[in-house]
Amino acid sequence: METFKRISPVIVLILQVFLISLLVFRFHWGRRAESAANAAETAQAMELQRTTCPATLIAMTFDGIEFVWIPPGSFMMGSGLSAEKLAVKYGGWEAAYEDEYPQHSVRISRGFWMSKYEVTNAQYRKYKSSHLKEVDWQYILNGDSQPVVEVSWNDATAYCEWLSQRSNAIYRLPTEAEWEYACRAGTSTPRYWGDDDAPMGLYANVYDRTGEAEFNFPRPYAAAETTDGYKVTAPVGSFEPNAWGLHDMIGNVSEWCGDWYGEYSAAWVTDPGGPVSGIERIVRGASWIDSGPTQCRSAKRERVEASDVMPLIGFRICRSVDE
Ligand SMILES: [Ca+2]
Ligand SMILES: [Ca+2]
Repeated sequence: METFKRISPVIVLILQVFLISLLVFRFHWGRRAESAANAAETAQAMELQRTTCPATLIAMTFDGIEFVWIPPGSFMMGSGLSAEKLAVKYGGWEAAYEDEYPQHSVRISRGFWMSKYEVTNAQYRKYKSSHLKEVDWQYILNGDSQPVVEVSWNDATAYCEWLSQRSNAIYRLPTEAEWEYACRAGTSTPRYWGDDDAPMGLYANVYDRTGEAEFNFPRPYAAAETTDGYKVTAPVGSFEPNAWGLHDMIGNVSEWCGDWYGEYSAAWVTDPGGPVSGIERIVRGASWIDSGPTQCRSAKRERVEASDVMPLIGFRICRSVDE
């Protein structure tokens, strides 16, 4: 008993030291974990700022065409789902989705300027004054502020060459990878506003209830469940932009890209420019006549012969930075 009385204060002391050490240890590592979490959040915020700010803050104008800066970066190009799952998710035919995968990593190594809007009829008429001046269509597509249509890929590239000759810069069509990178603007969702169809009427002029009331295309060509007010093209910039300040990347008119059409591979690539030859050119973004749920997505691809002209295809342009 005496021995126990002598030892017990020692045991109590050891226990106290152990408990205090435990508290200090937990406090210390808790702070470190919290600090690490804060650092990760800060890094994430900085990364977000780095990828979203330049395009929204830096802009320039040439000959009345507004451009926003698209920063270099990486993204996942294409759809993450198989054609089978895409058809289940969005409807339509499986074959229509087959060229959207495999999804693969793409690095855009250099920033570039991209026109904030689709090129308009008025802008194109500075190059070709007679364009769509005398047409007698049932629907008005030739308004000054509407996007230019009835232009082939050859016409679009000729316009870029004409613009380049009038300046000391290079104007060109975007590559398909640049187009999807700019369209996504840091998002990985099917559309740059998210996964839902509901906000489509806010962001994109597509085949919606307004178009359906006029054209009534047969099912399963689904109209978006919105009423955007436009049967055909809208004046550019009538809808909300994506996070990098670009309007109408989805909808209004589909847009020519510079590339030949080709299938994707799973390999990581830097600055892809498509196949070296081909039959059809890439068209992106869907249009006023395209099914909202099925076609109006950032990953959706179309292919059209370079000489074809259509009332649903126009383009936007890029300006390369100096070497
Ligand atoms: Ca519409
Ligand atoms: Ca468009």
